[in-house]
Amino acid sequence: MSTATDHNPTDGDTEARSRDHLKAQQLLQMLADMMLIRRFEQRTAQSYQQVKIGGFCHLYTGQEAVAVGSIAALRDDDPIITAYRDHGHALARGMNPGIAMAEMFGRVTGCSKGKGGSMHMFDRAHHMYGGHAIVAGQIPIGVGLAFAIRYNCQDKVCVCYFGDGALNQGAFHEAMNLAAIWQLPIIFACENNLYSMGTHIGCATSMADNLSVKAAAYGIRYAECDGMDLLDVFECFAREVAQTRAGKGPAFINAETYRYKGHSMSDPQKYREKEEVGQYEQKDPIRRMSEYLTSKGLATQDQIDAMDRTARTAALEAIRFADESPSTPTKELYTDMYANPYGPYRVEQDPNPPSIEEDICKKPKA
Ligand SMILES: Cc1ncc(C[n+]2csc(CCOP(=O)(O)OP(=O)(O)O)c2C)c(N)n1
Ligand SMILES: [Mg+2]
Repeated sequence: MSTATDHNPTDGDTEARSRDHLKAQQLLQMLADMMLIRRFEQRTAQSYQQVKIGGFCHLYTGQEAVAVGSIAALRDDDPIITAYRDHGHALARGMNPGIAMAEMFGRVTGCSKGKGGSMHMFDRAHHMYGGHAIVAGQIPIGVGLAFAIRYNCQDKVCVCYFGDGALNQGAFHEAMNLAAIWQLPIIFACENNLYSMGTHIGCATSMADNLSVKAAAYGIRYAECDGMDLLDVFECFAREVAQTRAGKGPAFINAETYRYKGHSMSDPQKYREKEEVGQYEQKDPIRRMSEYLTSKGLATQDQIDAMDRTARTAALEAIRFADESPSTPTKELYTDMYANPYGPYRVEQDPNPPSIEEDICKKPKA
């Protein structure tokens, strides 16, 4: 689904091309990507309520423009890495929606054979390195991906996404410091949706109304964009990615956005007023982009409605694929953990590891 090769913003000089230079087809593709994420997550929420999905599940609804706009500004092989609110990034990067849904359903056809669930979308073929559950845990790994780019003399840029809550973790600061002193090709993309679970950024984060100081502390370039506006996100990332690719070091982007749903599926949302959610829904990125396209004569309402129907069908098809896929066998619990398939504590390579039931039976009862 990634549209990066269609509108590579880094052709020629380091300046991003303005929105007027984007072809209608490219804009429509970005809108279609956002619609798919929205419809996919509606089915995700429904499936969670039907207990088809277990574990934690965090919806990206409202934030779609950040993943879609930023990924559209990348080349297909630029690595990305994110936190646990990761469905949007996976789909925008091109993961098959059926595979993403199967992962959440605990099916063997999922991207991590159903062993990771919602928080661990991983797609090496599309250069998507997770899906990480520990707040800020992915940021040093993102710096590692950027170091690998430098070490291998590659012409790539890593985008590392994280929430505003990650700003207060030590890992963020250590990673920023290393990226700065080594001038690594990485964009630190803060998806600032104002909340860390139920805590407003103003209550938990110093200098919350001027995050540029977080970048300035490390001598890193700072930029900000309206994360509810697809084109603003695209232009901001295209500009910063181009500079980083040209050797000008890392950048920190503050993408101001909002999640419409609770922190996770079990959040009564007592920490915010319904009116606040309503105000942000007025700025909905999908509606804004649809209106932009119709007002410019680049699409008709009928075309946009048809695109939405396509997104709904794709989401339903993802459910069907996940439903019909086999559950992950328990013996899979022993695989994919270590380079040595059975871990560092078993020397022999057992081609038929015991089932978990057999192992449990061998243990004396407490
Ligand atoms: C190190 C660590 N501490 C606490 C948690 C529990 N926790 C899960 S999500 C979250 C809030 C993070 O908020 P933010 O980074 O803004 O991301 P958002 O949920 O808004 O996308 C916390 C504290 C965790 N997963 N990891
Ligand atoms: Mg947040």
